[in-house]
Amino acid sequence: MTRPSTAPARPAPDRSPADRPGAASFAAVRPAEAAHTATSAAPFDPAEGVQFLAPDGRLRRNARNEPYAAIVDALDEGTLRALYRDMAVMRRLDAEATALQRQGQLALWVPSVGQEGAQVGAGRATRAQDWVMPSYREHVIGMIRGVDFVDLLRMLRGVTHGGWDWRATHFHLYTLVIGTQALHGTGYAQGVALDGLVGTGDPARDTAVLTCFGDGATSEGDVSEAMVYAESLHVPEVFLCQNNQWAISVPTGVQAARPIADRAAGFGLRAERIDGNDVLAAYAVTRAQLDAARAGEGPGLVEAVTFRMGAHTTSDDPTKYRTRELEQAWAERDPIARYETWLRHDRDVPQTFFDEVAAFAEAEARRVREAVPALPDPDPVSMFAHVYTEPNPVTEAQAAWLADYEAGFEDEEA
Ligand SMILES: Cc1ncc(C[n+]2csc(CCOP(=O)(O)OP(=O)(O)O)c2C)c(N)n1
Ligand SMILES: [Mg+2]
Repeated sequence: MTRPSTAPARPAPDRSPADRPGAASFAAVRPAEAAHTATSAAPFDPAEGVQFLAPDGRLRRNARNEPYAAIVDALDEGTLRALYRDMAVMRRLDAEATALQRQGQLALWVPSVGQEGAQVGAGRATRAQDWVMPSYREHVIGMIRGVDFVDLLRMLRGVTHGGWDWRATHFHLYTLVIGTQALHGTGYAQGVALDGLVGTGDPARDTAVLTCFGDGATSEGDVSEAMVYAESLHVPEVFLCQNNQWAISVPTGVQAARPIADRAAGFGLRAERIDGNDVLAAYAVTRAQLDAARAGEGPGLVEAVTFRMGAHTTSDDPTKYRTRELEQAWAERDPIARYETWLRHDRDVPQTFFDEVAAFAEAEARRVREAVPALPDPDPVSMFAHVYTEPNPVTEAQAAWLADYEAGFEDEEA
């Protein structure tokens, strides 16, 4: 059967983003000089930000990374291996979650492939007493904080509004409303300061908040307001912006003519731009920023330049707005591959370690594959339970209506 002639032709998947509908309007608002922040195949320039590990897996010392070199040098063997394990296990679970969504076991999956370096480095840089305000893509930071991956998937299956114990893990619930968590982070950090948990000099007591968001979120008023307020109140907060080059289909260059880290000067924040595909840079810079925040030096911003290698979510098709050439250029800057090269060649980590990690990741994937389909459905009426803290006549009426409606199905079956 032929396609009806009225149907719009499906664009070829590999056509250039410049050819897509709307490209002309992007060009109008963002001229060519923004190319250094726009999505490009140009390699990360170490002169523009902190990088220890280049894509070839060689560790380099230079003026930009020198202030953080002592932090990298102090990393013990166990932590170095943990950084790899976190990234590799996350990537395996990413594939598993995508498969579960395709099988109808999850409503949605939000891939983090390509961003493991930025996330694992930042997550491992937190101390036990710190708090994390995530957006919706920081799965591995949650796991580092002690969240079970199955609990993360409960929310993406749609059987809970939350899914995990944020009090126990210090990893707050996901925020799908872009940028909102920046305000929550600043408010929480203000509370931390009011509790006297900043600048005491006790490393087990001084506390900071790590607030995560994307490049697109920086266009939200909430994020600017959070930064203004954070600096005015001098709160112990580190903003981690993962510039993954895209806000769904909109490239960063459309929303930011200059590097996002440059904005920090206007807000009075300490700032650093880093190669977000270098887990060592992410660890060292976030650790230094969190240390400063805990010591009472006020808030900071880290812009981690990375690339979302997968789709925005399982509802998205990136072939509609970017080229395979671009994806290939970034695949060559994979955060896991360069770190593995370094561990093998410069740190003499044996093959047995990599085999153990692969076996563990496989076992985790199997556990998740079995656990997710078995997650119980909630009572539909329970969705009204936490809308208001006080009893509310509108939600009570809606809950009663739904209970009646559901009971009707039981009658039909009888
Ligand atoms: C307030 C608000 N506006 C729009 C959306 C729709 N939306 C969902 S994700 C997204 C892009 C966010 O991009 P970015 O901040 O770069 O984060 P990333 O998804 O790349 O991690 C948008 C616009 C939303 N969820 N909330
Ligand atoms: Mg983004």
